[in-house]
Amino acid sequence: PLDHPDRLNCAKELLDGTIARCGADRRCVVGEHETLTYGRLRDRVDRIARVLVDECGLRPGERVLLRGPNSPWLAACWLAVIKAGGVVVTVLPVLRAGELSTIVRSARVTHALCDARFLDDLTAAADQLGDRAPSVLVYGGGADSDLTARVDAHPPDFTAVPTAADDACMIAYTSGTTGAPKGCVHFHRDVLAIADTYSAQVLKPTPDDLFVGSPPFAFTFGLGGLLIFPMRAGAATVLLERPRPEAILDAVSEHGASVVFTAPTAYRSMLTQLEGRDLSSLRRCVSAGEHLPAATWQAWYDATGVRLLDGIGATEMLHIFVSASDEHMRPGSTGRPVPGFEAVILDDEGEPVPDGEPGHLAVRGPVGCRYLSDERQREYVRHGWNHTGDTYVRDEDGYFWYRARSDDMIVSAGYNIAPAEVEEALLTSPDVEEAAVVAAQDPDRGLVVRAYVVPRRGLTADTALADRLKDHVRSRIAPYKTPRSVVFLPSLPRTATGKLQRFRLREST
Ligand code: 3SK
Repeated sequence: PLDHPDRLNCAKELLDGTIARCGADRRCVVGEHETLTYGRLRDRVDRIARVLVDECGLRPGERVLLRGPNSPWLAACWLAVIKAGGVVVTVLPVLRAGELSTIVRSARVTHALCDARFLDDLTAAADQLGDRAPSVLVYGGGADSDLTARVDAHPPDFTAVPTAADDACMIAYTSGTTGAPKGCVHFHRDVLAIADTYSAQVLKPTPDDLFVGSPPFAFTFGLGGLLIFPMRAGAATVLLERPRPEAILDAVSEHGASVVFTAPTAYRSMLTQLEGRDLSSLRRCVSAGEHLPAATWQAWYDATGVRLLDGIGATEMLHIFVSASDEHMRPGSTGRPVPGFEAVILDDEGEPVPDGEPGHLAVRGPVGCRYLSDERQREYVRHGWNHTGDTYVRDEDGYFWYRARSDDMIVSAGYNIAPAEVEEALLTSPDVEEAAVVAAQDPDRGLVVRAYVVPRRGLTADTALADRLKDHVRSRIAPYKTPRSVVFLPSLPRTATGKLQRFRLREST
């Protein structure tokens, strides 16, 4: 069991707690323009907290919006708000004014800290919000920025607000591949729970690790993997403002990064750019955010010698709850429940299905879903189980195998077809860069399988290639799963966090 005290401030634990265990002089955050030790980061955090409380009058429980790419400043703001007892609402830097206004209203945001380069849309949102607009402080735009200038006027000492372990400290918005975003409330103890379960027991980082990856802090995959886990372990993290696959590779070959957090698409892209790179520092590569096909796992292993750690998480659950581990790893499988979590496969009535049969994944553990005033809470949490919306099969050895998002399953002529299985078959073809499979209407069969394919660079996208791909799939999986049609695209539609937007492909069928 996780043994957290009733009074807990997770930012204090991550910062002051780690300093007490590992020392203040260890490298903590490596940005594009500066590197901060734990001690220097704490100084900045304490000064920001003083500005927030002494100058802006921030009161415990008030919500503070953070907007900017991953950087040492964003990390410091995140920790400072929480240390001051506030609730962080970190938003994707790509959000526009309308989306920002919706979140400000829904989370009742009173203050905002914004990277100087991302101010325009927030200013436009403030115009829309009128007297409900938050007060904004800007960081990172040189000494003239409000926050940057003000922090220097304060001493670097701030006593953390003694929050309760089950006080809210953050509201994370689901990026949502469709539908309105939902705010997910997480407590101080949840932040430490993901570090002390998934990170400590599956990832097992050491203080010598250097983390790097692509997801922004606004996506909890990135918040955990690039801030919470390294800090809890006394390790360091490279924060990339433009986290392209080649920038991740640069961090490995030039800075000696050892732990990577990113999605399958980025691993596939990195595979095409490995030549001449020294990857000897790499020891852990985490894949989540989307299903990891066995073909990608194998190709990464063959090229780097590192076994990808696949996992499934959710904004509702804060981080990963089923994962591969050193001891339990089968390519193509998401692995087994993370220690501390339970996972079951249920039928439409909520009854467990036998091993080997597909059903809905439901999980429970030390963290869970708490939507911010949203009716959908009743669907997500039923009888204490969090229903993730994914269709999975558990095998007799307790491994979980992804089939589809439950609402993406294709029922064609009475057959259930999981898009992931067809996509995996397509991805084993050397002609395919990316693949997505959806249902298309058909007068005879009701629904048929349609594949959207990004072909390898230099190939001609014609009917000969389409036929070759259909033959390829037919030779690997049951013929009824073969796509009836193949549509070639230059890229697949994705959300800002990189998740495939199948609904956009469905709309175009
Ligand atoms: O969306 C996901 O798959 C995810 C994975 C890890 C942690 C958090 C999230 C939301």
